[in-house]
Amino acid sequence: MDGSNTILISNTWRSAENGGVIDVIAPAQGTVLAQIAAGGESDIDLAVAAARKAFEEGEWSRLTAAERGRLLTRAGDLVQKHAEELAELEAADTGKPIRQARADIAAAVRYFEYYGGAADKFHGETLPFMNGYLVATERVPHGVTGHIIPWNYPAQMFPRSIGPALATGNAVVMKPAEEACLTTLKMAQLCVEAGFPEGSINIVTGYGHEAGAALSGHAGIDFVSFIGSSEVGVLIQQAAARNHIGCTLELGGKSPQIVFGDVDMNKALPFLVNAIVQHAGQTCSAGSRLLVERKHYDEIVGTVADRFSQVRAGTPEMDHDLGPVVSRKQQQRVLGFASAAEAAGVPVIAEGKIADGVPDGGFFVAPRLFGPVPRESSLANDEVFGPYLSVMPFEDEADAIALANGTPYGLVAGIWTENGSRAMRVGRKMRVGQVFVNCYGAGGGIELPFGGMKKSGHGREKGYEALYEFTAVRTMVVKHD
Ligand code: TXE
Repeated sequence: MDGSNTILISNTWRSAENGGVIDVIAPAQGTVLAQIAAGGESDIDLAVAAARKAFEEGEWSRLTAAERGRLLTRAGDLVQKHAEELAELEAADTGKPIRQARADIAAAVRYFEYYGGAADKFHGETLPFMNGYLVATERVPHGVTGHIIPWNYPAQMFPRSIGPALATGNAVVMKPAEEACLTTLKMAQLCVEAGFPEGSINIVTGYGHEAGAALSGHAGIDFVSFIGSSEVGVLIQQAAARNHIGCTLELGGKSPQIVFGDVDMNKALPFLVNAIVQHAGQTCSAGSRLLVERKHYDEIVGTVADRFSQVRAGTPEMDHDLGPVVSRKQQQRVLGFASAAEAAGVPVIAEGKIADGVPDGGFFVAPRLFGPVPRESSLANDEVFGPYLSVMPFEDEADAIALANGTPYGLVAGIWTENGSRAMRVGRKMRVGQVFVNCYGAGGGIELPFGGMKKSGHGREKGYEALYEFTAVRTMVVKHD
């Protein structure tokens, strides 16, 4: 892939209008893996116009829901057929262990299947009204939807973001992340091969402040779906407000794992560690705070520390527990949290290792367990997006709830206890979009609604719920008497 062929408009791959390119760096080596086009305002103009045409009058506008669903299903079959090639590309581009990349491709296939199957099963209702009337609601597509996704899960994010939009009949324009988007581009090509008509799926690669800002602020889009940082989320919502359109924002998190003294540590341990180790902590739903009942603090934290010190970071091919972080910038950002914690005297309880033999230029960060972390500190409240787990003791149930809800974020919470009533009580107090009891999953699964409260954003992705976001209700009132 080079910068001449990463913008997709009306089913044709092209370069940026201004000829600009961006180097895509392999995180495990720190070397150039590919180049993508640095698209800008004029490329976004063309993409939005192509999508508009497809939505208003193109072949796409004439397809039935079942036909749209069939295209998504067919695209999923092609992704499955190219699964290993895609997994290798995802691993090289994001740096994650090949096993995790394979799981990501399997999830991508499921998104295509799920929204392919849902397309002709999503419908409005009839409503009781005055005598002599028939009233029905229709769920109609917004029109042209803009999609901006990050670099941590490009293979999953592509079908997760556009799947429900396409299933419901929108035409889409996507701006993937400049740091990692190679599988997104490959999957878009598979969508073309599956038969998606001209203009139904358009992709513009480029920088966020150029292509991303041009897309989110474009007067020709009808809705915008954003996954990324809380800071940029504010800009997206402001741009959407100026155009009087809606948006969904899936932003960061500082998700707590609340561990009560009666936890079954045999069950909990792999989840507690994986929740922060998975993709080097670069997961919006990373379980980055470990809240432990004080009476059992030493014993529980000791068990986690033992496991944590065995964690290994390596290249995708080494297939250890985690890979590098995505970029030099991200590495410096994460290490900055460690330096600040050290300066503030926060103890390091345990540290994982970077495997021997990793390339010198790779962006590796040794996983760390910090604690006890002061409640007011940055490490306790800010999203690190790296493999750092902050441990904090709590006194009782009420304290656990206050501590868990005590950050600006509200994405996911995990609760570990063998007391079912307590799990329900605490779970229902969580100001988050997903609660896991005696388990923990990064975002759950493709079927489960996912999204945040507070600084973690609003709107829901995944599952059936996402279909509602990409449609508006039109009420038809017919008087027949
Ligand atoms: O995010 P950005 P970055 C968090 C995480 C991470 C931090 C910074 O804490 O450390 O954000 O990461 C596009 N208008 N998350 O800088 O900038 C950008 O090109 C329109 C959590 O990578 O938000 C990319 O496609 N678009 C998060 C996407 O936004 C803009 C995942 C995300 O990039 C833009 C990623 C602009 N002005 C980071 N500026 C999660 N929820 O999982 C950038 N973009």
